[in-house]
Amino acid sequence: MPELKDNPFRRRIAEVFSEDGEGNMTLDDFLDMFSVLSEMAPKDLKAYYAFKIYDFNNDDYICKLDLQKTLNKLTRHELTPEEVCLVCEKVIDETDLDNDGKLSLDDFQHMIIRAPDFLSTFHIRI
Ligand SMILES: [Ca+2]
Ligand SMILES: [Ca+2]
Repeated sequence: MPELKDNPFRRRIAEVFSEDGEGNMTLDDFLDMFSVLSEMAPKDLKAYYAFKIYDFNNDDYICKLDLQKTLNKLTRHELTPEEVCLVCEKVIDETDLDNDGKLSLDDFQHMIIRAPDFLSTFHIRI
């Protein structure tokens, strides 16, 4: 799948969609992944999986560290650590609706509504 080859999240995507959580995908997992990544998939569903993919330590919140990892992957390490830090703080500042310093799925979905481009990494044309 050439589109996924270039996706900086490919390893993480495989982990999230695989039943064993380690990236070993069965055919069913693979088909699930395709249906979420396709352009026809509902935004809510995409947002849900995007959240899971960005939640690197699987604690159901996106904290600053998760965001830093996400950003580094999205920008392919083109930003300096200071810039990454700044952007993460800004994102949390603007999207953390209940002010607990991390993003829940709710916070995240609000962010997606405001910044739909954020999901563009999850578009795969098939
Ligand atoms: Ca997390
Ligand atoms: Ca929050």
